[in-house]
Amino acid sequence: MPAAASKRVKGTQIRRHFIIGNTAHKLPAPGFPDPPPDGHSKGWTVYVRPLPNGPDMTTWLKKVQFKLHHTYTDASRTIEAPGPFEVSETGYGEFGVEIRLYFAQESGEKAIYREHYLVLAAYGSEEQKAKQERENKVVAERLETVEFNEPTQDFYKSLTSEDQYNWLKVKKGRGKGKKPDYVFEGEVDPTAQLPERADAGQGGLGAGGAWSVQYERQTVAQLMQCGSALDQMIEEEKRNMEDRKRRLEEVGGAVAAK
Ligand code: SLL
Repeated sequence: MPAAASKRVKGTQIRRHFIIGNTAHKLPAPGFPDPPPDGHSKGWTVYVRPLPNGPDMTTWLKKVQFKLHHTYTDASRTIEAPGPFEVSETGYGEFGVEIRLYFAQESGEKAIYREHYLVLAAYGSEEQKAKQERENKVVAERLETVEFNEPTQDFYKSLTSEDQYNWLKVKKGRGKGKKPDYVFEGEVDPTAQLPERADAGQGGLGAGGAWSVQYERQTVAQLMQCGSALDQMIEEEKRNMEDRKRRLEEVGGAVAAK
């Protein structure tokens, strides 16, 4: 590798948000073997996906290894770019899928590890459960983030290139002898940031837009609330402790006086 390729862009951090999750259906279901293998009651897909309006993942993600429960033959499944980075299977039980993400070679970054616990049964409020049963579809997703700290120059170049948004473009207005135009289509503008708000359909239980700044803010507010509740509890415990100490001293004094 030429020296310049491994040089790092100092003081720079580039983040990428993405989704790890699974969908699950009671069998029989479209896309899964019918009849299902003996004893298999669920069909599921575990995946690593970009945000709906985010930059192309394959700029940084080159390979994903999903390690399934040892009851599966060929438990280790490797998906190379361009993906889709997903594995579909049938089975009877939930387990933690070990996921290893391999980065673009020019990044010089080591693979990272994540785990996704498969969710096969309906969850949430009674209403949410009823909806999942009715649609025969369970979705369990979470937002993940990778941060590239002082990326190499080559990696920085691809992480900042406009080409990353090409996959969101559709061909339009193809004039005779002219190159086709590519335009963005859809409700949300392409961005590497979390959208301010996301539509209610996105994400598992995240009605109201799971992958959005709004959701991030709500989560932060909740955490702050928990933090101050904890502070209050600590204060109260301190007061109780002082109280106990005083009572002990009183008892001690009374005993010594005897
Ligand atoms: C459970 N701890 O008992 C879990 C184990 C096993 C998952 C889940 C079948 C694989 C196969 C399968 O679903 N394994 O027969 O190919 O709930």
